[in-house]
Amino acid sequence: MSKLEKKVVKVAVTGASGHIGYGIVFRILNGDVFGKETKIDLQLIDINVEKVQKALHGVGLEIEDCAFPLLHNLSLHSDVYSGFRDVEYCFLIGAKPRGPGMERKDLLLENGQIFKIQGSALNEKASRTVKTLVVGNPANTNAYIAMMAAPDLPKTNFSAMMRLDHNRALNQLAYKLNKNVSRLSNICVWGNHSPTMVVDISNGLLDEEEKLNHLVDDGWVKSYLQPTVAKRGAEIIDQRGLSSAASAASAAIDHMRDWVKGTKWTTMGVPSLGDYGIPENIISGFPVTCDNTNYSIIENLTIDRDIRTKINLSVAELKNEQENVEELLK
Ligand code: NAX
Repeated sequence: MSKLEKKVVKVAVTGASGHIGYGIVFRILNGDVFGKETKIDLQLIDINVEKVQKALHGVGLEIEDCAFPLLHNLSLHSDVYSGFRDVEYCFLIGAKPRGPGMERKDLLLENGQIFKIQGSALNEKASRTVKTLVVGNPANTNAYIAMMAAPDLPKTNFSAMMRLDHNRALNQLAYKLNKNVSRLSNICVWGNHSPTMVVDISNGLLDEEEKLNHLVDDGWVKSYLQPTVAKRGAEIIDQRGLSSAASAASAAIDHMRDWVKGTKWTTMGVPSLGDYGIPENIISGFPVTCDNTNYSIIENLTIDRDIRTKINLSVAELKNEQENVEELLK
């Protein structure tokens, strides 16, 4: 056996029998995150409810039927303490949906409980280098809760998914300019994964040289791009009758792949160290670069006054969410 064939990574996915879970597991096993040389121990987790565990078992049967050469071992779990054992890469997708008449604050508290337990379980059971991506909403604050509930792990192990917003903005720009998405770079989305998120193209480039803000009109960015990205999730629910699933799974794949393999520039929701005046520990969208181990927030970018005002509003929303869950963390 060659060295590469011996390489196995441990990956956990929560909410694995849900819509996004069903969209992501087959792509992970196809090598879309870790490449075609790395085998995978996949640890799938969903809640301990008979119907849900039955569905999870069904997903497991389908995985077996794909005969993926990269699958090294598959295990199904109803408990995060067993599901997170030695995990190195973790997709926290499972969360409760917002029910009828439920306030955002109630959703925060209900899901907060889930992410507190998951943070504690990661603290106890996961690899010390576990890379964690929170997708379940409200993703940024859930990532904050998991991070705070895992005091023995570095805070930089935790991230929230802003990549769907980033990809949505990238696609709109590519469409407007009639250029392939691969030719555009250096855009980012600041703040919360919510309608307050802030698309920023002020450092954006076409073919790594032409400035995007010389190619598209500022009025279009403010009156079309920003609101279109902000409302895209609602538009998909309106059309499909269901929330984004395949595109969310694809964004989660992109996020983890770039974190693992490296990228010159993308957006990740990561804890602030006071960067750009955003208070410490707020998990905000930032422009980041990744080597093949860690991410770093890209520093010293100039932020214009309008973007700064919008970032302040989104960060105020995040602060408010944090305040609502402080009791839970005691
Ligand atoms: P589904 O309702 O289809 O699936 C959720 C799954 O999570 C279910 O199987 C449920 O049993 C499971 N679950 C609930 N509590 C759990 C727990 N404590 N441990 C393990 N599993 C648990 O939702 P789906 O469409 O897959 O969406 C999942 C989450 O992603 C939602 O919170 C959704 O709002 C969020 N999204 C986040 C996005 C982002 O960009 N950050 C975009 C897409 C999506 O809206």
